[in-house]
Amino acid sequence: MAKLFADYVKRAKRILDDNWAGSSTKPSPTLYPHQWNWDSGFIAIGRAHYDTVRSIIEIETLFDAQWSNGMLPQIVFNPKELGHYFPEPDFWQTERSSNTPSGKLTSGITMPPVHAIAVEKIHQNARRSRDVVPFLKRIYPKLLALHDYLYRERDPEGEGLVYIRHPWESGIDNSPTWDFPLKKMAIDKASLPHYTRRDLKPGIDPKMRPSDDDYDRYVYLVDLFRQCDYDEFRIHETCPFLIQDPLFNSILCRANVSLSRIAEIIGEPTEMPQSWARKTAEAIREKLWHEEHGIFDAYDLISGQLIEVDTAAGFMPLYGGAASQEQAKQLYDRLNSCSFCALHQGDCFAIPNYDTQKEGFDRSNYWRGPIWININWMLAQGLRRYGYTLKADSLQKDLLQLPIRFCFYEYFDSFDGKGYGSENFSWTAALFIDLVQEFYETEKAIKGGFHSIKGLFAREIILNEGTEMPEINPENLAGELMRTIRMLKDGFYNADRGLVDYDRLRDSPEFKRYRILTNGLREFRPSCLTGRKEKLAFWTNLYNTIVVDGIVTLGIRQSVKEVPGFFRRVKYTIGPYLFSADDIEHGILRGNVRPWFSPFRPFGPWDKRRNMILTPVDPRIHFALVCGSRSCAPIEYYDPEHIYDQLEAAATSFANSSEVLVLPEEGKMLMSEIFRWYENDFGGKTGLVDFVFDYLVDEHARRFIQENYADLHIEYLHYDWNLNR
Ligand code: 2M8
Repeated sequence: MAKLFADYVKRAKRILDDNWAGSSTKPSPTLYPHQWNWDSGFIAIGRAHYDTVRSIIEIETLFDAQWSNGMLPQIVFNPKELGHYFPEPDFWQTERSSNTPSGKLTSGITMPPVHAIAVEKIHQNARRSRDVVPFLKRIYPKLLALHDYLYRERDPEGEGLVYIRHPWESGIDNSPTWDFPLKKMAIDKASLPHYTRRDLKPGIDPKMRPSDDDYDRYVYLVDLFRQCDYDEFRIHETCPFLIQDPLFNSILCRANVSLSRIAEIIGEPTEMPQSWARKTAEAIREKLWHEEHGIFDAYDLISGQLIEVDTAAGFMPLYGGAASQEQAKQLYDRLNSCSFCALHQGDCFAIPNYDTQKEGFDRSNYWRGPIWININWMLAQGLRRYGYTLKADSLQKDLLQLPIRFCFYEYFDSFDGKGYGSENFSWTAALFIDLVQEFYETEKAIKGGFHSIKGLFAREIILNEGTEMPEINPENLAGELMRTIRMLKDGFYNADRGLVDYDRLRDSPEFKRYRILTNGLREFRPSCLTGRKEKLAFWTNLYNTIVVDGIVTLGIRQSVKEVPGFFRRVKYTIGPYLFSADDIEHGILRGNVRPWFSPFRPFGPWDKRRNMILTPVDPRIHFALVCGSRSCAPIEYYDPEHIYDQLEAAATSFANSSEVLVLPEEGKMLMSEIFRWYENDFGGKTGLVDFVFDYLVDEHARRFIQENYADLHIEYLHYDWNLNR
């Protein structure tokens, strides 16, 4: 079977080929006909997976145009393409500077320094990494010169934070963050040099681009740089736009780490990049943090204050590794809210560039709201770095969906995902390739059934054989056990992250208490449980906790797969019977049906445990049963009184998560393997589709299902068995 997304990877590669201009790649075939600084970094990252040669050429071409002071220009103009973009070399007049490289046409500003990161990726992904070492040796001094320029010329106070001096340097041109500093620049429009915009091409809605007023201010700044002959000192003295931006500085911080790794590979000293990384991280943490807003903001050096405008750039210190753990937590709360598209929200994709709840938010205008793949790509890595795995996984799957469903556009509508700006956009294609590659790698790591033959014959592991018994009447045991499970949930489970802090839990008094209570299960009679809701909650909570107990007791580090037959082998003695996790799931909660991996039903015809079977099966339990893995439901405590509402919430959340991808443009639905394994619990394939349909929020997806109901094509996503640690 062809690999999932293979056609789209082919399409992405074709886009990069078509945009290849001989020694570098155009960001897009129409709007941006030259070579752009950070675009080339992202493009090289994508190409690095299949074409090391071109990814190296891409980077080297860019650095061939590096200025002698170390500045890496925002644009390297292709002489054959002149006349289609504004501003071009005639407007920049960079020949006024003594630093410009001879024979190259460039602009006179820079962009976020992603290049060391790209170079490291090229090395990592090369078929034979040692072949790439000569390239690393050639490029390293140039990368170092770039970072040195930034710290030397753009951080005159030696704070560890570099400033940008033009919105174009941020890469997020008309971000609402720049509104205030741009507006307060006193400019005389009548004396601006004459210019004609070239970005308002047919098919591009002017409402989705920066305004004319923005452009006047962009031009004013370029004119000022020309008048200063691009002398950094003179610019610093006169420029009304000097800003320390969290996006630029976070990328620099992250790039310093790559730079130090490159230095290590080629035997150069690593101290300088490492100390830059430390210093910048600390400065971001201290100076750019907005405590009340729980996000990082840009700092305006002219007015001497934070610009209190919260955009996706404010989350970038997660990517840079600059945020403290406490800041990361607050960032996550802000990010995972309806302001920036919460996990399982269902009616949005990925992270928009601006807070959707703010007045100036615009779902389709360039950097004032839409979703950008590069920003989200970095944020997904940042979230993963800080342990927000569930959100990172879901974000990456959302990012795969966008180009598949809406084509390889420059940016995407914040809510319905529609593509805007230039089609066949290079970094969208390149980063899509990188995301698919990561998707394949995760799939490879997790592929293969968990229920191995070895596991079928391995010995059972009874977890409640301790000698210490709880001082509690057996009839009160269930209530006390549930209370303790709830305490474990409150203290050690993080529903936001979908994670369990196994290490802390292991040594906690709450877990010790839980273990003692489980010893009491040996004298417990499940027949004293009354009512379906109480039974459902008891067995669901017990299942979830036996899994946690097994993971802790057996010292599992990476995946429950480390213990063959884990779910069959971990057991509690309850009254006179033994119950494995499988017995609870397939025997009691699933009505004693034969699981897909076994030839037998859990309870045979004479098994007394049959009396405890719960029928009819409520398929929503599949979103409540936790299996200690990343693909399963986030761990919860189920309360008998509210369990139906909780199950409803769990099902809604799962159906609108990245475990269900509806791809109308590809004519298919991708779903978690859970749905394949337990198809019958949902009433076969039709029942399954009905079930998901009832919970889905996205109108587009619902319409697709309705229209293709009769012969809907479903594929299943591999289950991620990595521990939800
Ligand atoms: C956009 O910026 C250029 C100016 O650099 C423009 O608007 O003409 C931004 O999206 C920027 O981040 C990007 O690098 C560039 C080329 O894709 O286009």
